[in-house]
Amino acid sequence: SSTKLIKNCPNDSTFDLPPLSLDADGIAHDFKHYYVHTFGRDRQCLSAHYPYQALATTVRDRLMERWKTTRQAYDESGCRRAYYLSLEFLMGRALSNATFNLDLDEAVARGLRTLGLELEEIASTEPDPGLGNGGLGRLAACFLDSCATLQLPVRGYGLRYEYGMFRQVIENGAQVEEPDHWLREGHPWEIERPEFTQRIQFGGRTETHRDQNGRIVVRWVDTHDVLAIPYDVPVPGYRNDTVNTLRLWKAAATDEFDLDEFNAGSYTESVAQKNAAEHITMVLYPNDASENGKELRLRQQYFLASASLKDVLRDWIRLHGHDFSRFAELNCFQLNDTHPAVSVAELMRQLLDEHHLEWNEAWDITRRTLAYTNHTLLPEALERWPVRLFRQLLPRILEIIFEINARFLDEVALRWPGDIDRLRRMSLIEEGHDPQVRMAYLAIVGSFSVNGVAALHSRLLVEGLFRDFYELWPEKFNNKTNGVTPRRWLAMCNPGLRDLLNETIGTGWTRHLEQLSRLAHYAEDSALRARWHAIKQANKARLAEQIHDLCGVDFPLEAMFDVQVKRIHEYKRQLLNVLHVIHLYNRIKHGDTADWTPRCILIGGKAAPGYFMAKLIIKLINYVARVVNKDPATSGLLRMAFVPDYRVSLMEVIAPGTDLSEQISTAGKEASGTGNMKFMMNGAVTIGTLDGANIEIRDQVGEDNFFLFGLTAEGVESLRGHYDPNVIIANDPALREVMNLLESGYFNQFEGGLFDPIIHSIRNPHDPWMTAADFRSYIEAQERAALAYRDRERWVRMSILNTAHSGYFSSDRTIADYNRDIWRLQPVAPRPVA
Ligand code: 4GP
Repeated sequence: SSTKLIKNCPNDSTFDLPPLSLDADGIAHDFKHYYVHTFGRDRQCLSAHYPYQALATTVRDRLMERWKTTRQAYDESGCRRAYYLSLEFLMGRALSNATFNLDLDEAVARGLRTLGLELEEIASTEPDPGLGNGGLGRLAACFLDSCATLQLPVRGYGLRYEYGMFRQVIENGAQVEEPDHWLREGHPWEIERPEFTQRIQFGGRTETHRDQNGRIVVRWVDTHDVLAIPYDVPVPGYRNDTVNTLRLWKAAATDEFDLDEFNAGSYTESVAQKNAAEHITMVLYPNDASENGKELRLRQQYFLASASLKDVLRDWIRLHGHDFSRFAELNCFQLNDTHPAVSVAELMRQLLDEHHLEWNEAWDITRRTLAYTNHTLLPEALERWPVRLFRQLLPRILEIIFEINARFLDEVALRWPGDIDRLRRMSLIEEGHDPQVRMAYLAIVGSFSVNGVAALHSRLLVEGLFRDFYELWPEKFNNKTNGVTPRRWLAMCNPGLRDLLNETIGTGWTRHLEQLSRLAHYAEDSALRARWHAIKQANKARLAEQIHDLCGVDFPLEAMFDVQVKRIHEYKRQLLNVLHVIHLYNRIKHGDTADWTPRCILIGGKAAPGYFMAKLIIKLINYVARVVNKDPATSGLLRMAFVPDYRVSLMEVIAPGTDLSEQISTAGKEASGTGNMKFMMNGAVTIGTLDGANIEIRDQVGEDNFFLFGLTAEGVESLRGHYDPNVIIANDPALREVMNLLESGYFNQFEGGLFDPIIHSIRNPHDPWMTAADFRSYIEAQERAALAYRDRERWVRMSILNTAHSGYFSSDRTIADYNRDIWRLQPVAPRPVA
C-alpha cells in the first residue's frame, strides 16, 4: 500500500522548509517534542531507550535536510557516480558520529543539560549495528565516511540483516554465541523507501524464442520472486553539508500468493513459503576471511547484486531514458571482495534480457563499469560455488557465465595457442566431479580494475593467485593501501589527544591527516611529552575501568598495555601472543624479574562459530589468564584478560588506551590489517611482522619506532617443506619450558588433554603459521619493547612519532587513490543549508 500513488501530489512549497536550528535551545525544544509528543513518555519512564530515540530523531532531522540537498546536487550536476557493493558494512554507532560531523556536540550537550540529561550517557546506550565481521566490513564503513567528507558521489549498497554479528559471551573460558537482534527496538537512522522496491528472481528455468525482428530472446520464467525493499541510512560528511547514502536491502515476500497451492487448499504452506523469502536477509554469515558454502549465502549475494544493479539502472532510465551509450562513462561499481561478484553476470543479464542490448555492447559496458577489490590470500576464503547450485538457483545467470567463459577462453587460446594447461587454470569453471564457478576469476574477467589492499598483498596477488591473469592484463592490476577514518578513530574516540593536537598543530588534520607530520618535531619538546603522557594515562584509566567491569581484572596504569584485538584466526597468531605470556609467567616463577616491565596483556576477538581451533585458542587465553591473574607471584608484574564481544564501540575505548599494538600474523597472510592503523594514530607503538600494511607503517614511522620480528613472506615460503618445529623447540630453552608447561596440563588441571590440538599444531612440521619459527625473534622484540617502555621519555617520543607519521593511513588518502585511478569522480558540493 505504501507504493500506491496518489492523484494530487504535494506541490513544491510543501518541501520548502526553513533550516532547523543548530543551537542548544532549538535542540532541547525538538528533543522535548519527540520525547513527549512522538514517543509519549512521561515522568514514569526511566528507560534509557527513549531519550536516545528522541535525541536520534532530533539529530536525524538535521541530517535529513542536508541529505535532500546532496541528492539534488548530484542529480542536477549529472555527475559520474560510484557504488560500493558490499555484503558487510560495520558502521558502528551513528549518533555520536552524526553530532560530531555536524559539529553539534556542544549545542546538544548544552541543550540536554538544561533538561537534566547527559549526552555521553545517552550516546552510550546505542546498540552497535554489527552488520559486518571484521576488517572488510569496517573498511567499507570508513570508506563511506571518507567519500562523504571528500564530497564524492558514492552510494553504498548492502543488506539489512535482521540479526547482525553474534554477541560473544564467555562461559567457563569458552565462547558462546548469542543472537544479536539489533533491530528489535527500531533503528532511527534508517528511512524505508518502499517506492523503490525491486523484484528479484530465483529458480525457474529459461526459455529461448525469437522476437518479431528475428532476434533471439531469452526469458527466465517460472521463478520464485522475492521483493527487495530499500532502507536508506544517511552518511554525513565531516562538517561540509554533504550527506551520502547507504542503501540496505531487506527481503520480503511478494504480495501474490502461489495460486496453485492456494487452490489446493494449502493456504498455510503457501504463507510459510512467503516466510522463506524473508530469510534471505535474516542473518549475517559470521565467517571472516573464510568460506561460506551455503545456498542461502549465494542467495544473499545475488539478492544484493540484482537489487542494487536494478536500482542504478532504474535511476539511469529516469535521468537518461533507454540510451545506455554513456552508462559506462557515468557509472562505476566497486565490488568489495568476490561476495558481490555475481554482479558481472547479473549486469549482463539485465542489459541483455531486460534492456535488450546486444552481447558486445552489454559486455563492453560491464567491463568498463566494474572494479574488484581482493581482501585475502587465504585459499579457503576464495569463493567458489557449485555449478549445480547455480543451475538450480540462478539458471539464467549460469548460462551467461558459461558464455562469458567461452568467449574468454577463446581470447586466452588466441594469446597462448595450444596451452591447454593454461586454459584449464584460467577457466571460470573448475572442472571435477562437482564443477565449481570461480568467483574471483569471474570478477577479474568482468572488471577493468583489480586491486589488493596493501603493497605486499597486491604484489603477492600478481605473483601468485592471479599470476595468469596478470600476464594477460597487467594494466588491470593495482594496489590501494587501506586506511581508516581519522574522524571516528582519532578525533571522536580520543578527545584528549584531539584537543592537544588542535592546540599544537591547528585543526586542519581532521581533513588533511598528513598535517600530523607537523607534530614530529614536538617529540623533542618535554612539556608536550608530559601532556602526551598524561593523556595516554587518562585513556588507560578509561580502558582499565572497562576491563575491570567486563573481565573482573585490574590493570595497573603504570604497566605497559599490550593489546591484540581482531578476529581470532590461526594466521593472526593470538597463539604466539599466549606463548609469550606463558614465557613471562615462567620467568616470574623462576624469579627472573630483575628490571621487569609490568605488563597487562589484553586480547579480544570473535571466532567463527564453526572454527574449532579458533575457539580452543579463546579457551587457552582464558585459562592462562586465570592462572596468571590468580598467582600472587604475578602481582604488580603481569596481568592478562580476554575482553568479550569485541566490536567497534569497544575499539573506540581500546585504541586510545593502548601502549603496544600486536600485529603478529605469519608474514604473507594478513592482506593489510586496519586495526594496526587505528592503534598507530592513537600513539601506540607496533610490535609486528613484515606483513600487510605493517610494512608501510614501519616505512612511515621509521625502523627505530617499530618493533620488528619474524620471518619475511619469502622466508616463510622457502622454509615450507623443511620446517621442523620440534628441533626449534628442543634447541630453545625458553620455548621448551613454555611447551613443558602447556604439555604438563598446568593451565588445564581438571581437563586433561584439552589443549592437545593446539600443542600438536605447534609441533606439526606442516603448521602453515610457523608459530615456533618466530617465537625466539618475537620474545626478543618483546624484550626490546619492554626496555623501551621503562625509559618513559623515549617511549613517549616513539608514541608521538607514531601519531605524527600516521597521516598516510587516513581512508581519505585511500579514497583519493581509488578516485584518481579507478572511479574518476568529481566532487560535488551541495548548496549549504543554513
Ligand atoms: C580482511 C583482511 O583479512 C585484512 O587484512 C584487511 O585489512 C581487511 O580485509 C580490509 O581490507 N579480510 C576480510 C575478509 O575481512 O572477510 O576477507
